[in-house]
Amino acid sequence: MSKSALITGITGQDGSYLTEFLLSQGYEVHGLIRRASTFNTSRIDHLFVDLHEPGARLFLYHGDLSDGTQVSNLIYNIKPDEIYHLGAQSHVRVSFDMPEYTGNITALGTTRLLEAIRKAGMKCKFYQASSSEMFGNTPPPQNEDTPFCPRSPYASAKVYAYWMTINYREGYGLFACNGILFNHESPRRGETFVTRKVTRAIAHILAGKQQYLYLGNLKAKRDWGYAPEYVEAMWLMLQQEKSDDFVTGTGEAHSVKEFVEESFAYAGLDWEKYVRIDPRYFRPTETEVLIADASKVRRRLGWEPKVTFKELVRIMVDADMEALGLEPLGEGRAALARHGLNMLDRALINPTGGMEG
Ligand code: NAP
Ligand code: G4F
Repeated sequence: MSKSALITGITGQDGSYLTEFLLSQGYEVHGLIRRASTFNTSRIDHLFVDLHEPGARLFLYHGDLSDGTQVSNLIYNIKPDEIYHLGAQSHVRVSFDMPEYTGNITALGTTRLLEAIRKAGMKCKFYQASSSEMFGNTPPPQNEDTPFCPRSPYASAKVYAYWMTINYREGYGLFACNGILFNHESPRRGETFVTRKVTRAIAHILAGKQQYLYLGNLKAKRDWGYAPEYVEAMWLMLQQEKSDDFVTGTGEAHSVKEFVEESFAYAGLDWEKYVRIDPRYFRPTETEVLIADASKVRRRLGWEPKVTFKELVRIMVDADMEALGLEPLGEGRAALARHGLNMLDRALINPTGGMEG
């Protein structure tokens, strides 16, 4: 019998890579999608097989994390072996504009799922997408024992969800894991997160469609990894005998400025001619430095990232160039081939639309 998984946030960056990975492992995959007046499944469209075809293993359902009844019905009807809870209002800057909504979705959404599992009396394993943002200003390196010091409504909501996951593990014996993941990026990263905003702008500048790139705080440092590798860590966490919490990251940090310099230099551009600072993108409170101490996940799950910072930059710049019909510089593709990873997924990324963020 093949295993089944339910993914919330299946249309997001991680949800799409996780779906690919689980299908490749023979899983039947069920995903929660939001009803929208425009198509919002571009990251998973390439995986969809008509339900009338034999062998269809991906099933999508409308729902929303604010709707506990629907979430509960889905879990009861599907009875998945594993639930990967990735759905969230995941943008830190936006969480300052929408603190109440962020709490409802990012914090209470987790409680709704945990309650649904508990009430159904099911044995399914649960993954909570916890975040390095929860560490806030606690000095690096950060590991599973580092105290949290959340610096945004988003981070505060994730801390609540983290503790609810542990509470249901300890109180009701649920197999429930927190993956405390540090930033991970890819060509499918949302267009308003800083890495993608930069690489997408470079392609637009090269294509003559954009003159300047407006950014906020260039000093913040992040531990940036390559997203497809991180979804495998999520899966590994749920394959263990006992549930536990794991920090996942590369152990190396770079400033936003370094990301900008590296990306523009790769494209042969002088970043100082194009980048301007707009205080609109500053946050009321900032998380300054995040660096993972990922020794536990390495030791216990054997997980180790392969893609380096420079390779990540090249993969993302190349992909955004391809998306605009420009000839990619090629080092991104070479890096993926070197690591035996998939080629760039140019069809899946949105070259034009989207607000700045
Ligand atoms: P993402 O691309 O922003 O995807 C978020 C997903 O959540 C999307 O599928 C989105 O649906 C869905 N969603 C948002 N609000 C919803 C609602 N009210 N009801 C149902 N679904 C809703 O995020 P990601 O980068 O893949 O990250 C996945 C998870 O890991 C998130 O929980 C994020 O907070 C967490 N995380 C991410 C990172 C990272 O570096 N990427 C690091 C640590 C933790 P739409 O497509 O309809 O918007
Ligand atoms: O790309 P970011 O928006 O990601 P951030 O805030 O680190 O959050 C991401 O990673 C978390 C894990 O630590 C996830 F939990 C979360 O869901 C999300 O995926 O910003 C990175 C840094 C920040 O310091 C920000 O102030 O870049 C700085 N930055 C500078 N200019 C900017 C900009 N960020 C954005 N989004 N846009 C700018 O123009």
